[in-house]
Amino acid sequence: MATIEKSVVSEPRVIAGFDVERVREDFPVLRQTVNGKPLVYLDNAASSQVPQVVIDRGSVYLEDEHSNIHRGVHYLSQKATTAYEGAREKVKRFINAREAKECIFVRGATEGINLVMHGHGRKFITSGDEIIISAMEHHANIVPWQMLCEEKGARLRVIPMNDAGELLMDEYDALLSERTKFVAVTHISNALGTVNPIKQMIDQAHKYGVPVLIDGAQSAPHLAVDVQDLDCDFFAFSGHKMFAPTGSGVIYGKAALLEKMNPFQGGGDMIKSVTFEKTIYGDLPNKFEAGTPAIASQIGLGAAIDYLSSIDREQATAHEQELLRYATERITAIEGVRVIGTAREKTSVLSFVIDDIHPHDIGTILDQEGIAVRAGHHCAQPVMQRFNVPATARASFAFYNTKEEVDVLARTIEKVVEIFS
Ligand code: 7TS
Repeated sequence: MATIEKSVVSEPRVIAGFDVERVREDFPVLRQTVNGKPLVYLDNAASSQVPQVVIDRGSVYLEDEHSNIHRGVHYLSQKATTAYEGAREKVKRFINAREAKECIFVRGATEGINLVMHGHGRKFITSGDEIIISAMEHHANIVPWQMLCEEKGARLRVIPMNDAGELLMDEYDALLSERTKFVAVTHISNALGTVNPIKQMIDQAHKYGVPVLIDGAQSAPHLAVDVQDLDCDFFAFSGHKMFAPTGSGVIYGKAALLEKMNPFQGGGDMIKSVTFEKTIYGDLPNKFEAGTPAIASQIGLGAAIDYLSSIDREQATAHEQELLRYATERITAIEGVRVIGTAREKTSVLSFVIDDIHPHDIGTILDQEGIAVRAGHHCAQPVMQRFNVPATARASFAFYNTKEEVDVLARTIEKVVEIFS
């Protein structure tokens, strides 16, 4: 990887076709060994790794541009502001928003969902109203709505799922009514890998005039997202799951809705004027970005988007799908293994349990072999309850993973089974 000159931000090279070994070279963290074994990083649904160009972009900001944004007439502040607002333009193109001001920078999907709960929910939802979520939500898309229901006397309704981990669309249809005032649903389940038919779900909700928030934390890294085509009202995602630093993320909202919402936090940079009698809030997007934001991280998110546009995403997704297919085949062939989440439409998440071996033991033995997976409830306890398991082990793939790594995973799972038999 070429070193970077000060102030010169390298453009990612355009990679023709998809060569996984070539792509791996872009991710320095993948070169290390863990417990004497090459790192096999299969915890991408928690946080993906960061390519060199994104690391370099962060260094350039810190070495050359570090300054506060929007408030300085001086050179560095203007440079930082240009870079930060440039990242917003990249986000706009990445999700095909109509306008950059519809893309609000937040710390991640959690903060984005909370922003909508506070800004929209607390203003527009009242006693007797209903909010629909699904049975496969991450806690980030359950708890805020529960808090709102408690405060307002509203009711949380939950779309159930079948044993494969697919939402029951008839039940969704039956839940929608004049009482429904909001729908919040995940695009892809982090615990099961299910891809939900969100376009259809958004359509159904709109027939009742109900706004829809899509939790895109797991989809933005894997699928092309077009918020105009989806016609979603809000779309939340986190940078650290899509090859950018932690502390970066976006809540997209349709301008007309964002304009009507209350601000989430009050403070500097989100106002037009302040007197002790009254504050006039700023325009979008500033109204929702109080205080100094994670400037370096959001600029890094812009660089990650550039990186993603330099690879053939269709082929990268096809590679991930092939990894999932192969891993599912290898792992289900092992005695005692049960895959949790067998939806027809899935992305690269493979959750599994092995007889009565606790997933934490599986995770610990895999770690000894240099394999990183997540073991636990994945912040989706209702999913665990639905499948009657305390936890699962979860391998989650990114486009830089390989079939050889799946082989290492499968062999080590066989070892786990041997140890406990
Ligand atoms: N929504 C989904 C679907 C998620 O998978 C996650 C994080 C979040 C929201 C919250 O994202 P954050 O960036 O604000 O924390 N999921 C996971 C996971 O699967 N393992 O660790 C975090």
